[in-house]
Amino acid sequence: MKLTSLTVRRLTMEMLTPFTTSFGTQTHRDLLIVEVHDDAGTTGYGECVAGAEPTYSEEATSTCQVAIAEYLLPRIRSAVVAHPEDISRLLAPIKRNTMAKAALEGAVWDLWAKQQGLSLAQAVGGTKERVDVGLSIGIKPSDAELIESVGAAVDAGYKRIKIKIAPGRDLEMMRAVRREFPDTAIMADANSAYTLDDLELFQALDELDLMMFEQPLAHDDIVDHRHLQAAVRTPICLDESIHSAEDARKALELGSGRIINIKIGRVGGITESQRIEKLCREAGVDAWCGGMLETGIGRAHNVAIASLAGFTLPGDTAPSARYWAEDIIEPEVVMEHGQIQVPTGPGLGYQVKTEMLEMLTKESFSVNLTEPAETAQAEH
Ligand code: OSB
Ligand code: MG
Repeated sequence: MKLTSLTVRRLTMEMLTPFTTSFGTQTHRDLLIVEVHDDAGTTGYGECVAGAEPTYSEEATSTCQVAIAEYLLPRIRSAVVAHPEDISRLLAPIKRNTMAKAALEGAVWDLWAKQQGLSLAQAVGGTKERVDVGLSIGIKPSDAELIESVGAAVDAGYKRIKIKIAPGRDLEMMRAVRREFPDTAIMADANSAYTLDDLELFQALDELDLMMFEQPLAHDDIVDHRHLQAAVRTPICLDESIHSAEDARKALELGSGRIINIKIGRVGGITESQRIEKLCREAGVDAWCGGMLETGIGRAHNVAIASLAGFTLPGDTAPSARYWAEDIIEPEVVMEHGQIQVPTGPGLGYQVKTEMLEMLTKESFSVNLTEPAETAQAEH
């Protein structure tokens, strides 16, 4: 592919509204953008979706920055890369560090698609022209505020609404929402805040006809989820517990859940996401594209992967305006009638606002990919 250089930028983006989950409140993203360049002057972009702290998973922005610089880049610099899948293969000996890997691999996928004159959706095998969009609503201070947010989301046309739950903000809150919206497709995401001691809570939530319970139990569990799934009608959807196609295979084989949330960052990239999509499609298991409060760059990757046929349910790919006063791509991601049009232009299909990206950049480092390792250039 003739990769000539690669730049990793660290930047901060303030979110329009704080987002609260069972593991904390986020008011901004502290993120990495990876740019990979070829000898024709084409640039591919990838986003590292890790949080500022390792509270969702073990990765955080700082650990990803180190992982990319110290462990991942050295494996790419000396290698011949013919296809983005080669990145996935070259990085496989490094365990986990999935968000760091995905940021690099995503940039190479975008570059490769552009070199082929394909949209990223076409390059990954996507077939849909539009993707269905769901919204993820964080924990609100009161039921009244939550009900207002859900009402606004219903009016905006979202195809399903996900509500974050946490101990103390669960059964009565979800009952109140269900009373107000008897026919709306709603689901609950616990971000691993419960244990099997809470079985009765989930049996009570079972009465509310939710689309699914997302990651009710521990982030690293697939055994207790099996016991919970056997005791409730509502399908369990696994998010945090799944880091690979092998994880997904084992969880489905055990009966630990019936739906998979596919996040490119959590599973190590687009190539692994394609493997999980194929596994689910062939097994007749529903899957959907999760979100990590991405900027337009990560959002565009999500829209591309969600265009694969196996993404059978609406994803957490809300439009840019939901998260940002101004996104770093143009046009911004927009939703119409609860759907996003999958872009058809080369690569991501959106233009990155390079001046805005430059202005937001707090630190960066670049490596030359055509020369030996000693030439690494750090600018802090
Ligand atoms: O569990 O899906 C999650 C955000 C940050 C970390 C974890 C999760 C989320 C979301 C928001 O639910 C999804 C989005 O709107 O991007
Ligand atoms: Mg989740």
